[in-house]
Amino acid sequence: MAIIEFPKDMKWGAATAAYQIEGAAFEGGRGLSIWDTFSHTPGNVVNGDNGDVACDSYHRYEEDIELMKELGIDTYRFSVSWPRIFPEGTGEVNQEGVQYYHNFIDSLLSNGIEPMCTLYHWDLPQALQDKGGWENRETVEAFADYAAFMFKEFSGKIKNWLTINEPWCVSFLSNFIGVHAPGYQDLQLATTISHHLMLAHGKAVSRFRESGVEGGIGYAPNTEWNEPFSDKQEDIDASNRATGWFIEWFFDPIFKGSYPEFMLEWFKQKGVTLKIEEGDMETINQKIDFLGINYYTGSVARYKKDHELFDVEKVDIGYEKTDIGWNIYPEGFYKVLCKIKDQYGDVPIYITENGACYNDGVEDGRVKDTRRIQYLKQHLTSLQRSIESGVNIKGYLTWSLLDNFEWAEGYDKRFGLIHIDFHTLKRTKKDSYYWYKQTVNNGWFDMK
Ligand code: JJW
Repeated sequence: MAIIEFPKDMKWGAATAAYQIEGAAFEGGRGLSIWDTFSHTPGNVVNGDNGDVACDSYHRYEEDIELMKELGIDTYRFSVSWPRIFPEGTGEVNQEGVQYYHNFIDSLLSNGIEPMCTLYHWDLPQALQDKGGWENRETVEAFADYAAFMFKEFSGKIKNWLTINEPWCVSFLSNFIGVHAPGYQDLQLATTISHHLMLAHGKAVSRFRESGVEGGIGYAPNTEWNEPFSDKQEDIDASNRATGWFIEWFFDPIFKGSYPEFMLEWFKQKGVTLKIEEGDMETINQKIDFLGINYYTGSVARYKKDHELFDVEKVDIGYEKTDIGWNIYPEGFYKVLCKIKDQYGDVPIYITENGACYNDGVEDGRVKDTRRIQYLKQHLTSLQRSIESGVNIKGYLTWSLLDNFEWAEGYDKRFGLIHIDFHTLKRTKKDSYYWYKQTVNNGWFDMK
């Protein structure tokens, strides 16, 4: 027996995002987003999958909320589809979209589940992309206006807000590596966008403070850990750059008001310039009420000249992997959290995503996803250690409540506690659902 116990006041939850679960892509007055365009372009998504129907949660949210209620979670993290609220990105409000989120949120609240709302989880209105998307500073203003509208409209119902989910994915994965929408491969573009996302976050925080609305606001960067392959300084520096691309690059501007020198120099070497206008850093460098941390994986990294962006090579030393090919590295979760506390201080943290891809199917009405339970146990053990080391953890939200549209990987990659049959849309509780239910209810589990 080895009991891993959590503070009584820690919030437990699960997370999803609009484009990954809602479906109803062409209903309710919704405008198009870059993910409609991207997923409908052949070659971008495995099997040609798209989010047209997804889990159909737009129509089935009552059933989803019943499942959440039985699960016993305190908090549900969801995202709002910007083009459901502003089909053109700015201007005319789509009242049908606003009403949909009122109905949904009211239902959460009447079931005793606290909503945590992400404003930007990747579905940029296509109308704004047509004018340059996140490269255009007008998109930053449009985001701030959309955010301000949401704060006022849902004041009193939503207490915790997240501005941008995974800015690394929105900038570099989507505009340099090119595997997510809009799918460009341009380092200068991606870096400019990373700055504009920070700015969009900062402007939304300003608007939140101006609104006087009660509650808290933060953002949800994705983190990963890179362990140096050896004690050689070049390996240590290389792994610091690999991690710095996720952590320092997206945390320093907010917490310190500047970009990290060691990363700036590297970008300069690659011919990239950062166009910072007067006042930008002040806008970005504002107090946030909490951090959302997404963590899935870590690697071992070493120096390799002219390899990838930062002269760094990931070394496969044989860690077990989940079904999406990501290393299982729970120690990295602990290290990321301690690094954040060391470098940025005692900020309250919600784990806004952590979970595993395992594609187990339904057999005789049951999904035996033992490996997901094991992954969750390992990562929750790291989390508990971080709490004992003084990291200010307020909550843990697993990714994901439901199997859903896993972006460029389509429906083949399953992260849910609940299995979805994407033909019939039938929901089946996995073994991990029952395990999580017990853990949430007890506030502890037995590691064994
Ligand atoms: C990196 C692939 C080449 C989501 C990546 C691909 C190619 C070097 C999961 N988090 O569905 C990261 N997710 O919507 C948000 N996070 O590189 C939520 N990060 O690399 C989940 C995908 C991801 C990635 C996927």
